[in-house]
Amino acid sequence: MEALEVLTHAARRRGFLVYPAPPRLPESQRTGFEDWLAAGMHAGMDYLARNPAERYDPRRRFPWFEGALVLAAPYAAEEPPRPTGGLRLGRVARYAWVRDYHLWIAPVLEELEGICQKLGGRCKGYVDYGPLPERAFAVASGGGWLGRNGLWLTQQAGSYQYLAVLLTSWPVEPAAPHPNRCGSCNACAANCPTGAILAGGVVDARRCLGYWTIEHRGLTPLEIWRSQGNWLFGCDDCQTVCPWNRRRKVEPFLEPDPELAWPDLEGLFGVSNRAFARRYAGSAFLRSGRVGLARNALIVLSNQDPESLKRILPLALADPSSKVRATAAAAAASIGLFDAVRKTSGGLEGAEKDYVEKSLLFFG
Ligand code: B12
Ligand code: SF4
Ligand code: SF4
Repeated sequence: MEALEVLTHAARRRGFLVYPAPPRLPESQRTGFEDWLAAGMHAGMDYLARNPAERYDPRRRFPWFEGALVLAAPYAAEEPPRPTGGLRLGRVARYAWVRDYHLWIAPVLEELEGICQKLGGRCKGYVDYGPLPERAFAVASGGGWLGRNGLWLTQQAGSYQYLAVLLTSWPVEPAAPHPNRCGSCNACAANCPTGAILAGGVVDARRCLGYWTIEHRGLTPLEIWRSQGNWLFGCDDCQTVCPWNRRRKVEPFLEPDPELAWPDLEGLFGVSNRAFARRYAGSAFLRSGRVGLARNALIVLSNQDPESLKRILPLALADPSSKVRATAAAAAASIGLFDAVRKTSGGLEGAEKDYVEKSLLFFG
C-alpha cells in the first residue's frame, strides 16, 4: 500500500472523513484573505494578521510539503434533553456540545505524524492553532464547497464538520473542483441575526456572534445585545437553516453532553474562575472563560427572561469581575432597574463606567 493510503486508512479507522488536497492554493485565496484583513473584518483577532504569506503557502515553512490530507469530523448530533434543576436557558453552538475538538483531534494528528515517520516521510498536523487556512485546503480538495455562509460543506455531511489538515511529504492526485451547490438559496444570509454574511462566502467577524460570544474578551457592544437573542456561546443560525444540513447522511463523531448543551447559568456567578475551569475542564467554554460566559448569560437573560435576570442580579452585581458587574448593570438598565445601575456604576471606573452610563441612554 502507498504511504498516503496507509495514512488515509489510519485516519478513517479513527472515524475521520479524508480528502486529499494539493499543496498550492490559488493566489486569489491569499489576496482574498489579505483584503479581509485590510478591511478590518478580523475584529480583535490580531493573531490572524501575522504572516499571511506563510499561512497560504506552508511550503515557506515546510519545503518538503507535497500533498495534504484534509480530515473532517462530522458533529451534527441531535440536541440532548435539558437537565432538570438550575437556570438552563440560551443556546450553545452545536460544536461545543462535546469535549473541545482540539483536545481529541490533536492527539490523532500526533499519531498520524508518528505513522508518517515510520513510513519514511514527513508530516505536520494542524487544527486551528497555527497559521493554516483549513477551509481553503478543504475547498482545494474538491470534496465539498464553500457555502454562502463561509463554511465548507459536503453533500453527504453538510457543514457541521470540524476540520483538520495533515501536511505530508507525498504528492497527491489533484481532485476536480466541486461545483457550488448553493444554487439560488440564500437561507443562511437571510437568517443571520447581525447581517454578518457578505457576498462570496465572506463573513465579517465584527458582526458575527461567533466572535462576540467566544473570541471577544471585553464588554459586548450595546448595539449587539438584542441581536444576540438567546445565543450563549457561538451561533448556528447560518447552519440550522441550510438544506444540506437537513439532508446529511453521516453519523456524528461523539455523543453530546447535556451539561455543555444546557449549562446552568446561575452557577456562573459567585464562583471563582478556577472553580469554573475545573467544572468545565476539557470543554470549549474555557475559550471564553467564566467572565465571557457570565457576560453572555446576562445578555441572554436580558433578552429572554427578565424575571430570572432580576433574581440573579444581586449575585452578578457583586461579582469579582468588573466586566461582569458592568454587564450586570447594563442588563439592569435594559429592564428598567435604574437604581441598581446607579449604585453599581459608582464602583466602576474608566471604560466600564462609561459603558454603564451609555447603557442608561441606550436602553432608557
Ligand atoms: C477566525 C475564525 C473564525 C472567526 C471568523 C469567521 C470567518 N468566516 O472567517 C469567527 C470567530 C467569527 C468564527 C466563527 C465561526 N467559526 Co470559525 N474559525 C476561524 C479560524 C480560526 C480562521 C478562519 C479564517 O482565517 N478566516 C478568514 C477567512 C477570510 O479566511 P478563510 O477561512 O481561509 O477563507 C478563505 C478561503 O475559504 C478562500 N476560499 C476558498 N475557496 C473559495 C471559494 C470562493 C468562491 C471564495 C470567494 C473564497 C474561497 O477564500 C477565503 C478568503 O481568503 C478557522 C480555523 C482555521 N485555521 O482556518 C475556524 C473555522 C473556520 N471555524 C469554524 C466554525 C465551526 C465556526 C462557527 C460555526 C462556530 C460557531 N458555531 O459559532 C462560526 C461560523 C461563522 C461563519 N459563518 O463563518 C470551522 C469551520 C468548519 C467548516 N465546516 O467550514 C473552522 C474551520 C474551525 C475548524 N478547524 O473546524 N470563526
Ligand atoms: S454564526 Fe451567526 S452571526 Fe455569525 S455569520 Fe452565522 S448566523 Fe451570522
Ligand atoms: S443555507 Fe443555502 S446558501 Fe447557505 S450554505 Fe446552505 S445551501 Fe448554501
